[in-house]
Amino acid sequence: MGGRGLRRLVIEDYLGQRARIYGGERAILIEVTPAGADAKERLAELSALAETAGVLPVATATQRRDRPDPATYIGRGKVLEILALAQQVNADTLIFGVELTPAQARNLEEFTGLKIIDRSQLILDIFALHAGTKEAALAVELAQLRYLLPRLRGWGQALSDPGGIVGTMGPGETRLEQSRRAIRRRIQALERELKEAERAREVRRARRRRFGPPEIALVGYTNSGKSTLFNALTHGDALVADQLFATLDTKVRRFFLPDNRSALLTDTVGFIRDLPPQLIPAFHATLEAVREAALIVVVLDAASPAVFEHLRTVRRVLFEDLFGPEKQRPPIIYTLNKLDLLRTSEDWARVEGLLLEAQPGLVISAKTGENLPELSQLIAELLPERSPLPASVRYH
Ligand SMILES: Nc1nc2c(ncn2[C@@H]2O[C@H](COP(=O)(O)OP(=O)(O)OP(=O)(O)O)[C@@H](O)[C@H]2O)c(=O)[nH]1
Ligand SMILES: [Mg+2]
Repeated sequence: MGGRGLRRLVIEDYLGQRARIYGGERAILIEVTPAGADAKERLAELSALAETAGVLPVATATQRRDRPDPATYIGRGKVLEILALAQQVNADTLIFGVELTPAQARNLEEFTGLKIIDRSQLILDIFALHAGTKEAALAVELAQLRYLLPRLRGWGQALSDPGGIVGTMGPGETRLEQSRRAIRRRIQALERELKEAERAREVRRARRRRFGPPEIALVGYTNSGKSTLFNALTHGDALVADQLFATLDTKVRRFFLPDNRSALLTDTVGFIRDLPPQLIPAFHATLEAVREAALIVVVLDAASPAVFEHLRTVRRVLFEDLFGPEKQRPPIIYTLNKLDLLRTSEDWARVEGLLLEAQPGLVISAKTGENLPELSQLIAELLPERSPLPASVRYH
């Protein structure tokens, strides 16, 4: 993975060892779903996230409720039930598939004596683990500090020696105030550094846009097969792993079309439902690449029963966050990936349903290469001719 050396252990500097995943924890996964949501699918995703972070899921629990209990999120009876289960399966950690308020996390920890991790914390930990470049590491540190700031209150006892980023204490300042001040200062410094990196990227991109071949962005839910497809099309060596958020940096490579034109293909960071808002800066490079692309290839895991929810998430980002209704968007191709895994009639019914919604759509296997020549052909048909104009006027 290569990211561990860059990782700064920010969270536990402040909140103590109980506040993050180290790997090897035995965890009960808890999903709380409003009416209409599919608890099974959500548990499957939570389990994949937990395993990516190195946790051993030993049991699961679900509760259906529309409004969280303000003190403990799940009801008291459920807390007792889970505590008994934890003793039975010898669990030391509870992982919640929702975001807990700082007070809920603290109450649950005090009441159960177990390590309490929520979904945002879990995703933050995976990002910290996978950040492989300086810029990704900075974005993750920024996300951790933003997540941390409101949680400092009430966890005061953990503020013994916060990792050496605290300067000298001003007169009459409590340790808590001093830590908050130091964190805010560090946040500002990180924001400045990331802006700087963004500017440098923008200069490079402007040059490419003027003189280089058109850009194609691969976009999709995490683990859908973007990096596999990227490698298959460019003979590249992007990291492929059965993990969530294996890719945390965008990667660009040249790719030749059947009509002998060349294009630049970008592999991007995967999306996920309800991304912790603190993590959005980690997506800037991805979002910029997508916004500037001359063509977008959406990669969907057609073998996953949750693929319709994935498609909704991807479309929300593309159509609501990136391209408002007024902004012209580049052509989009939907690839229904993992064709080699489709077996049952249920699988094929899902593919048919997807093809009704996602057009132009093509069923492919990035792994076996099936239908990739057809994909290249379709890309060549839909990719606009050279685009020497600035992005703002490019699609008119
Ligand atoms: N069977 C099968 N597996 C595939 C296919 N494409 C990708 N995979 C597997 O799916 C997993 C995820 O693939 P990646 O290419 O890392 O997915 P990604 O979209 O880049 O994921 P992130 O970078 O984590 O967002 C890996 O285990 C791949 O081997 C396919 O066509 N068939
Ligand atoms: Mg990837």
